[in-house]
Amino acid sequence: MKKVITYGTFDLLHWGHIHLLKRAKELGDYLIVGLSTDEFNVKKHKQSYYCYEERKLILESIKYVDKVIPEDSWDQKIKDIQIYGIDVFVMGSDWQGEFDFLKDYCKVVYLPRTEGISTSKIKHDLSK
Ligand code: C2G
Repeated sequence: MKKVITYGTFDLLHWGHIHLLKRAKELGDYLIVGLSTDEFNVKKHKQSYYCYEERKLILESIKYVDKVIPEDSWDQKIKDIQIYGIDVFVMGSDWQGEFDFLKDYCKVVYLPRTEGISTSKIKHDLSK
C-alpha cells in the first residue's frame, strides 16, 4: 500500500483544498493529513474560523482522506514519515522547495496551487 501525507490548516474548506487532496490521493492508496492544531496555527500566524476538532470532522468526511493526525510542530514531518511508513509527501506549490530535505525519507511532490480561491479570499469577499 502506497502511503501519502500532506499537511495544512484546511480552514473554511474550499475547492482548492479538495483539488489538492484529490490529486494527493491519486499519488497512492492511502492519504494521511497532518492537520494544524489551533496552537500550531498561532505559530503559523493563522487564526482559523473553525477549531481543530471541527476542521478534523470535516476532513474525515472527505472520501480522499483516510486518516487525520494533529500537526503541532514544524519538526514532526520526519517522525511522521517514519512512523506511518510514508512513501510520498505532498504540498501545494506555494511551498515549492521548502520541504526538499524530506527527499532523504520519501518522495517529495509539490502540486500546482489552485488559482482563484483561498481561505483569505473567502473571508475578504464575505466582509464586503
Ligand atoms: N492549496 C491549494 N490551492 C489553494 C489553497 C490551498 O493547492 N487555492 C493547498 C496548499 O498549497 C496546501 C494545502 O492546500 O498544500 C492546505 O492549505 P493551507 O490550509 O493554507 O495550508 P498551510 O497553512 O499552507 O499549511 O506544515 C505545512 C503547513 O501546515 C501548511
